[in-house]
Amino acid sequence: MKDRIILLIDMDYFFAQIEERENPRFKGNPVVVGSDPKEGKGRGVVSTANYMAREYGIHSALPISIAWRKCPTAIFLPVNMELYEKTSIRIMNIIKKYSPVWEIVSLDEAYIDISFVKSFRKAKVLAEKLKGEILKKEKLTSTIGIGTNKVIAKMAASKAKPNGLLIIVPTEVRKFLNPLNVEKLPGIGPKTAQKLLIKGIKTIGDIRKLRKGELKDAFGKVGEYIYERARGIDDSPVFNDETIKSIGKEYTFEEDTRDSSLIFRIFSELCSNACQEMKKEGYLAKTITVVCRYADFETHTKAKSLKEASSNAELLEKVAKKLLLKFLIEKPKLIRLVGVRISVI
Ligand code: TTP
Ligand code: MG
Repeated sequence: MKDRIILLIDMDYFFAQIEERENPRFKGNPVVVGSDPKEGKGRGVVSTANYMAREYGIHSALPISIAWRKCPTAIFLPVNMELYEKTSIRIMNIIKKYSPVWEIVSLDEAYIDISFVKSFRKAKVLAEKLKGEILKKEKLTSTIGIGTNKVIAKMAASKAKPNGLLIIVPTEVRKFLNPLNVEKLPGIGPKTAQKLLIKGIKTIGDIRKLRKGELKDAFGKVGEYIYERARGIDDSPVFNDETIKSIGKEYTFEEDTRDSSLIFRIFSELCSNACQEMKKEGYLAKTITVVCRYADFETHTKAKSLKEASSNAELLEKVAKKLLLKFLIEKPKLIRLVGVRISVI
């Protein structure tokens, strides 16, 4: 298989960073987001802490009472999930613009397959642009890891945190993995790590010294998995339901244009073609996304989710046209391409 280029982006101390953004006076102080510490009597856990609070040993999932004991002067904040979710949706919409093949892992983490850039040098440019766009639009820092598969991308990001960018090219995989402790390998939990440790296996490099059969005997199927991961092998695809279950149509104009009657005529055709295909497959539309590329190749998308999934072509076209109209109003630039994508269920 030809080498892929996979990017993992993970926002830094996500919930706490959003709180800092909303309240700049929190910056420079330890911040802990989680349940109410009730002066050390609280029974919940820490959702996350900023890096300053982490210096006190406070981290996600730590009982909030212990966090309180470790640093009673920290700023303790409740979880404002609505705010984090709204921020997450906007960030994911930015990320999705950078590749049609994406996989959202959690509120603050996503993979994208950017094999189409064809070189790690170009991948770096793309990653810097993505980090920059999120920083500019959301005032939040993120960390990106890049490698030939999801496992390497994920491990690169962990190493580069916070506000980092680390690319592991194929020739550097062994050098990167070997010195890391076994529990850094995704999929190795504390129990497996403990078993390995008892056998004197501390690093990924130590795992590599074992034969596949030895690992299989000790850990069964998981042993095979460990054998491959320790060599940086991982074929799992970047995958999301929408990647396969969406119908997209786009059109590049012969000449860049602002002729709205032409743009809307073409766009209507795209919408009706997409709807026909959707109906033929027996799908219902969930989200409509409109893509607009300007003459200078600047590309934007706007999306709207329907309250209820629908196959009503008129309704879908109306929603799509409203989104397109926003592009026409927003920027007086010539348009090169328009497109519509219907995410279906
Ligand atoms: P993470 O990305 O694991 O952590 P983080 O973004 O806070 O910090 P890092 O810089 O190391 O990436 O998780 C994202 C958010 O998910 C986190 O801000 C809060 C929430 N979360 C919990 O609520 N409980 C948990 O146990 C974890 C791990 C995360
Ligand atoms: Mg994070």
